[in-house]
Amino acid sequence: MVDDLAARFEHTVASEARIEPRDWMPDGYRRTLIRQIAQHAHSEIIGMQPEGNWISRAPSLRRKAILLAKVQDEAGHGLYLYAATETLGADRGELTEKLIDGKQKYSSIFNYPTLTFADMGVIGWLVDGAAICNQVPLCRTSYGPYARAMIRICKEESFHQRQGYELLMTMMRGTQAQRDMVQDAVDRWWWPSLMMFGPPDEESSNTEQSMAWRIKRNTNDELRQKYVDMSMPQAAKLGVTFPDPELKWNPERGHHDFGQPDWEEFWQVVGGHGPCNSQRVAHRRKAHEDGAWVREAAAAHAAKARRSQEGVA
Ligand code: BYC
Repeated sequence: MVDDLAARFEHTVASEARIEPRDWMPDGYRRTLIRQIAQHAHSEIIGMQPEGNWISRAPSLRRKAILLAKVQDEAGHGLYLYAATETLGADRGELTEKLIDGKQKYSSIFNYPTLTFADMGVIGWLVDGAAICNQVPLCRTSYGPYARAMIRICKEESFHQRQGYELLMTMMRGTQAQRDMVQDAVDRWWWPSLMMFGPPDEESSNTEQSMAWRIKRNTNDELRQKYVDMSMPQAAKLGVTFPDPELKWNPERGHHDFGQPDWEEFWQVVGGHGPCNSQRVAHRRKAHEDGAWVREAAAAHAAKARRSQEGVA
């Protein structure tokens, strides 16, 4: 029986059809998806903090409205993704507990500080750009609810990236001080943005199995290369440079060569020792605790509605 189910699962994955919540799936497939989708959901929610930091200090009403909308979109992405984990049997409350207890990860990128308003543009351009590069292939991931969530998320991420690039273009047309601010932000975010794709393939513990299950559609290094190739002409048009002396076009490979990020720093940040890890998690913990009364009120309201539906006053 299990052999039949396993064969059907393998066939569905191999034929590029989608696995749906009702379908049988191996425990490891379910566990991997919950791990990856939860980490992704946590990243969206924690990712609201570095930008939220600038909402009250945006330089105009227009920029404030754009930033507010972007941060709200990120809350929405978190919700779609937590909902996708629920279709796998995960409990959203438990996932949040794991995040604030440091038992589940979120993207390393959000453990760096946002020092100037140019960081809002660079996060949009480079961080959302890396997110798009990583997430567009996930629209073809083998698990249906995750793939469908990613389609909507990617559409919104494209707007996020464009607003960032437009913000930077505006600053580059401004004063020398503004141009310097943009270059400084690019210098600080370039290497962390390369780390978003995960460790090099030979150190990536999950890639091989996740590729076999078609959860991941490309390896970490493939996507990193694509991102570098995509970003170079955009940087030239903007008039900024990346802080990597090894970065240059390689006509034989048809790709840019580039240097390696500081992987020791990456593992430190992933392990909880980055510049802002404790601040980010403490902030999320406080928000969760402050929101306890809302969850209790919603649960009491739902129970009351259920009772009145059942005719028990
Ligand atoms: N940061 O075997 P590997 C966004 C962990 S949201 C922290 O290659 P995998 C945005 C990895 O979890 C950005 N940890 O892992 C939001 C694993 O540890 P565990 C988030 C990382 O899963 C708001 C270990 O290192 N995007 O862009 O095959 C505003 C070994 O790695 C990182 C997603 O989550 C990292 N950077 O591949 C703006 C996308 N990299 O779990 C923007 C979906 C690796 O075994 N996720 N680790 O203990 C993915 O595509 C994959 O999970 C990854 C990693 C490519 C990230």
